[in-house]
Amino acid sequence: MHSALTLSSQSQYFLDLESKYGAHNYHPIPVVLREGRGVYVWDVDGNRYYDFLSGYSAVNQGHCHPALLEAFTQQAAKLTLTSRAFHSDVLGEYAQFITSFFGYDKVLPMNTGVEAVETAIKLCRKWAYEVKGIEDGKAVIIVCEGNFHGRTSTVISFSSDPSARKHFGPYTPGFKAIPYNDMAALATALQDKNVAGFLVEPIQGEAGVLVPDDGYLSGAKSLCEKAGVLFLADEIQTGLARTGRMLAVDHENVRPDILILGKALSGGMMPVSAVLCDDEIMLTIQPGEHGSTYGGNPLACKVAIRALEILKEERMTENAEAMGDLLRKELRALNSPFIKQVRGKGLLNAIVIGHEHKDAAWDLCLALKENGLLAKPTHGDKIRFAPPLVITEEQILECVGIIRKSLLCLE
Ligand code: IF1
Repeated sequence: MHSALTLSSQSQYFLDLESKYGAHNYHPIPVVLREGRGVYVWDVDGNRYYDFLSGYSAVNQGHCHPALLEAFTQQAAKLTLTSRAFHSDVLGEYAQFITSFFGYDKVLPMNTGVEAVETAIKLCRKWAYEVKGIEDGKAVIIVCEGNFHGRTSTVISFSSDPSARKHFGPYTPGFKAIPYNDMAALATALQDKNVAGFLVEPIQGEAGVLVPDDGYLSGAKSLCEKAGVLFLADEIQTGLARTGRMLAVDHENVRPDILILGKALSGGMMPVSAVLCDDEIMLTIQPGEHGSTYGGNPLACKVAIRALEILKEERMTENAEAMGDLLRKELRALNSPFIKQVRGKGLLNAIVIGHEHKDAAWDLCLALKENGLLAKPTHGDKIRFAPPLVITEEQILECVGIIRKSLLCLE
């Protein structure tokens, strides 16, 4: 089934360098990209592709958005990093902007998504001991099976994916996994008086875009409220207009106690993440108890303000909703015998491939690439379709045509 793949010498040159001198911690689709703009990326041979992964939802605003580039270059020419040993003239205005944007008292700025998840875990534990009064060292955070929250040693400690955990132990204690989208399991787990928080993805991305039942998030939040347990929403992938609302929890009007953001918070310019919560939780961390060299740096703050403004200025939430509905409708209308399921919300979607060959999803992605669309399977048989939120109706229809044509490779 593996389609013969002939790469240009240019592309092969770059693949060989990566293989010889770089860690083998990924297995990328064999394409070497040189340029990006909006929904498009170009490879080293000048071939153009639709990007249906969007840097794993970090490029919601589109590749190299001109307004982001301007904000980046203007600040980069002035002051990029002060460290938090000193103040800057940007962090305060950013903190005011983002807390007003999402409606929280305070923000703790970090860099990568997993650093924000780790920060949220530390805030939740600190709050448990110093506000809720749980016995020191006994706090438990409930997580969901099938979760993906990043790759640090603590975060993979509560992963249910063997490949994320194997031989990375010993693991950090204090986490309890329950089935995703299972209200009864959450109610049972919340009976443990040492539970401090419930950490959940509003839609499970890596698990293959698993959308929970309507009412799951609001029901979970109210169970947590009754139990005096914090609701931690990991919106690193689902947030920032991706699912057709500014936050995925907005579909159910849920206000997380701790909101975790990353990825598109910088529109793909650089790693920027953030944790937002109210004073009762945030002020449990005192000066010198947590931080990061680049956390809240002036360059990241300027880019993040602009990245958030653009989402509203260009009505990307509304576009994600409309284009997502169109994409799922058109994919279902293909009536392909190889597409077992089409699922998603807004422009966070996935198809589940049904085929006798286990490599079918991979082979389909190679065919998609040959036809000008880049996507990558997750967990074998699922292919995520998550283009930048600036995609138009005409482009969606062209991409469905590419998918239709590429599916022929599975016959
Ligand atoms: C990889 C996908 C995976 C995330 C959620 C935290 C993080 C992520 C919900 C950590 C990161 C990335 C990581 C990347 C693949 C991609 C991903 F779902 F987005 F496709 F793995 F699940 N919470 N997701 O999705 O953020 O530290 O990476 O900035 O590691 O392979 P990070």
